[in-house]
Amino acid sequence: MHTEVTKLLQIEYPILQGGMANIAEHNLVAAVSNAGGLGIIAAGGCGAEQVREEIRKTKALTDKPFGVNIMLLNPAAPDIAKVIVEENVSVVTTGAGTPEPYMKEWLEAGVKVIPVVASVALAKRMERCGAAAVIAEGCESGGHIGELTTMALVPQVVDAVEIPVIAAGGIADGRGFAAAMMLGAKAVQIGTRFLVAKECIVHENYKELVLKAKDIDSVVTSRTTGHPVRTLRNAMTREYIKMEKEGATFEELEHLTLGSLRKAVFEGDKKAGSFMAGQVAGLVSKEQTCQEIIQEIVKEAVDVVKDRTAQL
Ligand code: TUI
Repeated sequence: MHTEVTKLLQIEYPILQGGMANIAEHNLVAAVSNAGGLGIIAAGGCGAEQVREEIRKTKALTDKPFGVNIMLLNPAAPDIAKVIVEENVSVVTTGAGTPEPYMKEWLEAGVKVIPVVASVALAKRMERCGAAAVIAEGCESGGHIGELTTMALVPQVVDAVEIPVIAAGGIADGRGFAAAMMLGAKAVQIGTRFLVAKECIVHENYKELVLKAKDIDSVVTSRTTGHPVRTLRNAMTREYIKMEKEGATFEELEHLTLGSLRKAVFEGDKKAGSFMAGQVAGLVSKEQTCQEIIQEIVKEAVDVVKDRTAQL
């Protein structure tokens, strides 16, 4: 497949793996890159030296390009920004804020910067400060989200910027991939489907919850803190929503979310864990290798476009 994004990133298929905090580590990242997509190390819950180690371990498993995602609320973000340059990482994606403080350093080192945006205004600002592309992420996504849906956000961002737009949020199969390209995206970013990849190290209980999830099983918490997060509904989300209603502080709530993500990923604690997943969890029904996932999505997209075009 040839799009502006496959050319920019030197990858075979225009599919990026979402930077899922505590989850996207070297095994998943290398598997996605080896399958022709762009694997992305999530530096979300990491310190700088841990990120350096992940980069080195990924390089040992693949010769293909891969990226690093920096969650900008992470207190270690400034140190991780330096590690990106020192370790010659070619692509950085950012989330939950603006990467402007790091742009000069990265652009001078030749790093391609692809910020996640949830609005047209931020997309334009990112283009002006030298972003190579933007990821327009709708609120169907798991984890930290903005307000707009993918269907509404992507075409508005496409019209507003010249740089390539990558669509994220609500995409888990070939139909979603094809639809995003129809909206003008040049690539897609997929998280939830890769949660159940054979190479993904999340606890089996996490995979089981995603595989069993139905369409309405995710819920958004933390709207009161200004950092809304989509997770699968469980005892933790019920407690969180109760605390929010009772007026808990930002720190109390943030502590609950961050600690509980680790409980979900490493311990599979179904009651206290924060099982971040997108609305498409209901579409994800089988565990496959990254190679199988990418091949299936690509074939389905090509077939669906041929089929629908014949109907027009
Ligand atoms: O960052 C994400 N998704 C995430 S980060 C994360 S870790 C976390 N854990 C607990 C609490 C909070 C986070 C889990 N999932 N996606 C990228 C994304 N960025 N979605 C939305 C945005 C965004 C929203 C507003 C980016 C920028 C923005 O405005 C920035 C500004 O300053 O104007």
